[in-house]
Amino acid sequence: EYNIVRPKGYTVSYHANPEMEKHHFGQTHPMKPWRLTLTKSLVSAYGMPFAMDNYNTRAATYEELNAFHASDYLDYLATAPPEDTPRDYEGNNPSDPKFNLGGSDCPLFHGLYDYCSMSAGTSIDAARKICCQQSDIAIAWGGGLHHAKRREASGFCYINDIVLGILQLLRCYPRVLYIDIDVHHGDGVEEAFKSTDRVMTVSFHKYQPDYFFPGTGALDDNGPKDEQNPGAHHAINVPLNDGITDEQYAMLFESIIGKINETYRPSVIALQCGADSLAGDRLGRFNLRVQGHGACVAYCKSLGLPMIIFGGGGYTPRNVARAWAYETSIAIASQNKIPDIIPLHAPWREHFIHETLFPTLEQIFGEPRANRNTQKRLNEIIMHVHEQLRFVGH
Ligand code: V1S
Ligand code: CA
Ligand code: ZN
Repeated sequence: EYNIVRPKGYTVSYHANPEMEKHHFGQTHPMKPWRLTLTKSLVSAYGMPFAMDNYNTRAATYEELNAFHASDYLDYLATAPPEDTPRDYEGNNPSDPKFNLGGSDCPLFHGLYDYCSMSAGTSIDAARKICCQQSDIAIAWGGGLHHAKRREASGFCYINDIVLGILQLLRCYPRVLYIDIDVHHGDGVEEAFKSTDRVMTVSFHKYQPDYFFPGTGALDDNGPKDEQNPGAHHAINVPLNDGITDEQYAMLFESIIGKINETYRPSVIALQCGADSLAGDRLGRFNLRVQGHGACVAYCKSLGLPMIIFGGGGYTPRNVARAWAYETSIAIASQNKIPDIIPLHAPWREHFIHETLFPTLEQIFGEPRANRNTQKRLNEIIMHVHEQLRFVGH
């Protein structure tokens, strides 16, 4: 019997809005909000709610969304009629798409504005708990929508809850380190803070311009090239190829984040934990196991800074739930030995093929994806990042 206990003098808070999970992007769309239900049910089956402060969050207000997003965009988002006709992958965009809304990636579905404001409310509430020091780690799995721009939807993201959360953190902390382990480039967050040295953004992602979304985030994209701009050198990008393994990822992550922690000296961490970097993801290309993904959370926690953890991508729902449940347990107790066998009383247990938290790569696909990351290339990446960091500091 697994008994996770509330750590003494340490508070983890879990922020969720159960209404969010009821929304649908459409039959064929890879984003499935019910992965949040699956996550919550695993977290509960392991007894984790007893060891955290649990909050049912409210929807963010128009004024709160307006702290980043333009009014004309928000007005359209709130009033655009849902498209009822299902659309296919090939696009089939309306003839006059406004703000990139409508079409296959960012469909206008029923209840869209509510869904977006709930996701944002979750992240803003989590950030406020970190600000007032009522939590050491605040978790918002319903957030992490890193592609949304000030007045444009992009890649399944309409409202950038991360930017809104970081804006809250900036009210009470001098420097925020944003880390993004989603398989896609965190372009929206990078762009939002490109002109400030109070936020450093770091994204690890699959990079293949023209072939992999969104196509940005090259190694030498380090923010504005103008040295007068305080944001210069404060964007770090780690472009990767297919098939990266737990061992390679951990080596890169610890080397890069460790060095950034020494040079930039952040006061708080905002970690986007997109689970599409896991092996077997419907859209992703990496070979990370639940353990390797979780090791990033454990490493960030070991730095001893307050931290907000967001969700993000993740398109094989049972694996998303595994990773986020495991990472919730790491937030509570990093030394934990969470049992691999999913508790017998877990609802949806039959969804978890093999009924374990840590399936092997073979159990996930039989034959894992070929690894296209050479040690030589990974060393070049580390060298480049270390050189960028020479320009950073106080
Ligand atoms: N990769 C991928 C992918 N798959 C889809 C998709 C598939 C089926 C559908 F019914 C609807 C959409 N879209 C994409 C990507 C967007 C990926 C977004 C990732 C989001 C995140 O995990 O980082 C954070 C939540 N879109 C594209 O590749 C764009 C196109 C370039 C190809 C598809 N056509 C329709 C539009 C242009
Ligand atoms: Ca990323
Ligand atoms: Zn993604």
